[in-house]
Amino acid sequence: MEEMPKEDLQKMQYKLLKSLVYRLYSFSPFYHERMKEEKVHPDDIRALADVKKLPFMFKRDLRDNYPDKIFTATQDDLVRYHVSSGTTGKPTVVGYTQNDLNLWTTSLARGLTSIGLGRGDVIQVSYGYGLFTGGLGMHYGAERIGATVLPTSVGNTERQIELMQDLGATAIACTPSYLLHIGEVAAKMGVDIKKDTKLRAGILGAEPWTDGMRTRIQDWLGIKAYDIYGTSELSGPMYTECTEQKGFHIWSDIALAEIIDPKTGEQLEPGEKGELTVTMLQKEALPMIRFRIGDITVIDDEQCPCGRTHPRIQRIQGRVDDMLIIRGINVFPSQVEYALMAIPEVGQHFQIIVERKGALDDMLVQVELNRESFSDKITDLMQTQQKVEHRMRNSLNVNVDVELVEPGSLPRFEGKSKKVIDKRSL
Ligand code: DLL
Repeated sequence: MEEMPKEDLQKMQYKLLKSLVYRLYSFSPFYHERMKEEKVHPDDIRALADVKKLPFMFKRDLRDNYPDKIFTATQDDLVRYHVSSGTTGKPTVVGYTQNDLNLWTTSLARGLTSIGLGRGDVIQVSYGYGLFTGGLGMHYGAERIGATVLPTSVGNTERQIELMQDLGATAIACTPSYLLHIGEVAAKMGVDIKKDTKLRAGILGAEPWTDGMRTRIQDWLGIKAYDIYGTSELSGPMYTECTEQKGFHIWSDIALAEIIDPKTGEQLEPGEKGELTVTMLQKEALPMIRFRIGDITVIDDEQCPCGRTHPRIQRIQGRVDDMLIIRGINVFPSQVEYALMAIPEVGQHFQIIVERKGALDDMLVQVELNRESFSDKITDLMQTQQKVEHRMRNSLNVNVDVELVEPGSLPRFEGKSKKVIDKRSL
């Protein structure tokens, strides 16, 4: 499958697309309506290029249909849920059938094999286990290739390092910033990852990072660092780089990738930069047609020296929206606003400041109180502070520092307001 000639892959994609569109048009009220609105019928899909005729989907479609109104499988057939941040108060729920999980696992198994991992390897999974897709997704992929999984999840870093040594982890899957943190903690413990562990690969993603960062990690820790990409709406972590380390292979039998001009919605050519848009060709519970992910990148359709014929996607270069990623967790400023506006003591203005302290992201939300609630009594202020912190943590799923400030003290803007000050330099 991985080395199938491109033309055959495209024929396969066309067949899968056609049957997907027929299935959704016939059985799903949501897709049926969408296609009718756009005046497109499944019969109009006569070649792979006709994918352009199909309507786009956005994260807001999931929000508007919360929690499961656009699922195309009934709950009886679902074997798992994952949940990720939505753009406002409601999160995004993703459901999976057994076949969906198999497909996801297959995709990762191919990727892990392509970087030379397999039986005999110990893969430490330090992505969060739970509602986030990182932990469980990697877990199943790593088991599928016959590796031994060490499911440490995130946190408890000293213990992670001890286990890495004692059980001989050869690869670690986590965010690049968490790996940097592990490196720093190890150094404090007197452990030199290069000499004192068997670690040889990092499978790093869930947040943006750069080739400069890759070089530093590789030199410092003595490992090969590979990018891994995915989003919960499309399953979770799905696509990794191969040993060439030049972008991740996106498996054509699983996903049809396009690059779109985010302003005009026009499809762009391979090599042109735009918004990654993906159709999941075989998913059952939540197929997603032309899903506008919001990540900016380039498709590289040249033959990869590794022999795999599936196109590669270059490193993610930015976002079309204002989504922030804090310690691997997506945070939208609109979500912060939504949570704050439900607290009566809070005024209209807030500001988000993101910094990288050591290797980890820190997010501070400065919140103006309204005049009536701004009190000199320290106990009142502390209570409000706790309330705001609690609300933030509950709705964002990350720890946030909150600073209450005097009404009128945050900057005001005449044009677009600048709610986020991101001081991280990657
Ligand atoms: O972050 C899934 C994942 C888990 C990927 C573990 C890789 C490893 P979400 O929480 O839905 O899913 O966030 C998806 O994170 O649209 C990108 O903006 C960003 N992202 C994920 N991987 C990368 C990466 C998981 N390698 C969103 N480089 C995506 C840059 C990434 N951004």
